[in-house]
Amino acid sequence: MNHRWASSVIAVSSEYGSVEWGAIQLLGAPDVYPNYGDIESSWSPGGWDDPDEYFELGYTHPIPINYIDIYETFGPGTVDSVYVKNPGTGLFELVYSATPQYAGDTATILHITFPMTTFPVSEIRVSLETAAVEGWNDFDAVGIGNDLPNSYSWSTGDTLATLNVSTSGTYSVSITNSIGCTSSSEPLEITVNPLPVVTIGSDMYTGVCSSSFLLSGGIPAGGTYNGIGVSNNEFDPTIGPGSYAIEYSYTDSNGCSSSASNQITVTDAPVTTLNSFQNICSDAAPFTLTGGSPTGGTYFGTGVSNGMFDPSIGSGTYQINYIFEDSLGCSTVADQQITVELCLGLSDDKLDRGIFCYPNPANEKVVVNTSLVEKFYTIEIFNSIGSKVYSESLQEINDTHSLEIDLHQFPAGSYILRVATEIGITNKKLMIEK
Ligand SMILES: [Ca+2]
Ligand SMILES: [Ca+2]
Repeated sequence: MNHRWASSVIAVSSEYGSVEWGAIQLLGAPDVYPNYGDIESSWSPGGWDDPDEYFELGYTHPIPINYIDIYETFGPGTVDSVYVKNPGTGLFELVYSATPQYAGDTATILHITFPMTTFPVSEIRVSLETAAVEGWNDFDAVGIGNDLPNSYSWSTGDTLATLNVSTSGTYSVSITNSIGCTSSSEPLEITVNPLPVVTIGSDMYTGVCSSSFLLSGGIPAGGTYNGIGVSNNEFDPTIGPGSYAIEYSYTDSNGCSSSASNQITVTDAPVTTLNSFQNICSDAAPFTLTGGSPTGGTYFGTGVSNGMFDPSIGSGTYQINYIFEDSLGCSTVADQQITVELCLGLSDDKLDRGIFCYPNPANEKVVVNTSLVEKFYTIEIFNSIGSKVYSESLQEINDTHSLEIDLHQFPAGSYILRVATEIGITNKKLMIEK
């Protein structure tokens, strides 16, 4: 691109002043634009609406041109024709004409384009119709030129403005503009560095329950990890089950970057279940708990020890828990209820009728009386939740065939008195009142 600003005033129809608003204010680059107003660094004709105003400007280093820019910084819109002088004929040739009219209250560049002149231009003429736009009409500067591109010749033989190189070497370029002027660059030494070799290591596996962890394994160290679920080089498995691409990027001291990637697979938490339990008698033997899935987990809860449940805990409903942990450290728990019942055995009708306890309700003591047997194997008392609160073994029967039990430490309530004898077992409901 080749651009010129006016270097001399050849002729002017009139001027408001010899310096301020004088024709010399048209020379050089714009110094008012983009400001707008009746400003002294622009040329103004002597009157605001006089007829036949014009100016002629000279340019050094003439070149063929295909555009003219007229900077109008007050009352724009008055240009009616523009000419360029042909040095071969000495005549002005018309390159633009228009009907002058109001063009707004803003600084304006009238950009005129036309076919490239066949001759270098050193002189132009602009004529105005100042009466077409009310008030003063000021001009800041006038540029001329052509938009032919420069041509480039690289030492590689390439001809574009930009050269991308991928091998080390010495490079230079010669640039020739539209009028044949050539300038060459100094030789430029360029070293092309190899890309760093970057690795990340093998794929990884984790579970959704795992904590965030710092990613590692990228070589050379000092790079950064990126990907879904990654923040500050940490991976957070709570993003959920799935496979996630992890990229490790490393930039060496030359600013050369490479990357490598692998995958992290996040496994969902295990599905743990526990089968329901049947009710069990409180006098049953401790038993090994089963029914948890997947196998290999652990049972825990009240009455549970070493994978066994002991019904002697007494009647009631208890929660049995089963926890399973997978190989990635994720664990889940399933639970079921187990009900322990007070199973006091079958009563013998004859025995039942032959054994009495009185008074009932009782207060401080109760007497167990029998006429049928010589010996009680055991006498036991269970409270309302099935816990054994009293036990006496191998009680010899006295002369009155009765046994007295001290009740003063038992709170009021409903109890079961179980009597095991040489001929069987019977259960008596015993009320204690205080
Ligand atoms: Ca005017
Ligand atoms: Ca000016």
